[in-house]
Amino acid sequence: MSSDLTREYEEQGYVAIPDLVDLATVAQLLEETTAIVMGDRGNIPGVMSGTDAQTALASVLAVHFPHKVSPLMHDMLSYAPIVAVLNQLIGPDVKAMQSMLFVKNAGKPGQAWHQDEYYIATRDRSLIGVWIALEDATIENGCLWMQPGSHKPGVLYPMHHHNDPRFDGNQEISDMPYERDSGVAIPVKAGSVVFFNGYILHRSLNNTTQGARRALVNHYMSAQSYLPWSFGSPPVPRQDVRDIVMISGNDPYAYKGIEELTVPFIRPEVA
Ligand SMILES: O=C(O)CCC(=O)C(=O)O
Repeated sequence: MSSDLTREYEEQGYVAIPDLVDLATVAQLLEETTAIVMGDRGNIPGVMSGTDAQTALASVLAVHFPHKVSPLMHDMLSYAPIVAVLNQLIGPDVKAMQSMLFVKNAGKPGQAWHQDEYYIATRDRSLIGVWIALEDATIENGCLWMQPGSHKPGVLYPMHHHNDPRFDGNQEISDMPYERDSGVAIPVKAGSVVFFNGYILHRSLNNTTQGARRALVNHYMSAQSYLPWSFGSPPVPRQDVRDIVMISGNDPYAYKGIEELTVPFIRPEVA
C-alpha cells in the first residue's frame, strides 16, 4: 500500500478510497440491513418487527452495535482490504470497539460537527472511523463533511446542545476555529471507504432526497492502548473497556479477557 495514502491521512486527517469493498459484499450488507431493522437478527429495542421492509427501514436513523446481533456485520469488522489499510495507518495490533449502521432514509437528520474521540477516548489518539458507503453518498443525501487538518492540534473542542433541525440530538462543537458552514464535502460511490482520524472535526447533513443513505461505520484503535470509554447516563468511566473485537496482531491485555458491555440500540433523533 502506498505511503501517499499515509501522508494524505496524516495531513488531512482522512482518506477516501474508492472501490475498497466489492459490490457483491455491499449488496449482502444492504440485505442484512433490512433483516436487522425488521428484527430478524434478534430483538433490538425500537426495531419494528412484524412490518414491511420499507416501513422498518424508514423508521430507523441508525442501529448502534449491529455486529452484536449480525454475524455478517461482525465479519465485516475484519474485511481484509480494510484491515490492510488499518495496519498501515495504526500498526499491526488493531482492535475494534464499535459499529454503527446508518439507514438515514429520506428526511432523516445528519450529525452536527463533532470529534469521535470526544465519545470514544483512546490514550494514544489512535481512534479511526471507517465509513463504508453502502450506496452513493451525495451532498443532498447527507454525505460526510470534514475540516481538513483539524485533527492536528489534538484538541477536543467544547460541545453544546443545538436547536438545528438538520441534525440529530447529539451535541455540536462550539468555539471551533472554523466557520460553522465551512468544510469539505466527501461525496463517494457505493463501495468506497472513508478512513478518518478520531480528532478530526466532521459532520453530515440531513437527507433531503427521496432515497436512503445507508453506510456502515466501524471504529478501530491500536490494541496497545487502553480504551478508557465511558457508558451510560450519567456516563460511568472505565479504565480499560474490554468489550472489543481483536482484528489483527497481538492483544497485550488478553489476560483481562473479553466482556460484553454494549448492546445494540436505535440512535435517538432528538436530544
Ligand atoms: O454517517 C453519518 O451521517 C455520520 C457519521 C459520523 O459522523 C461518525 O461516524 O462519526
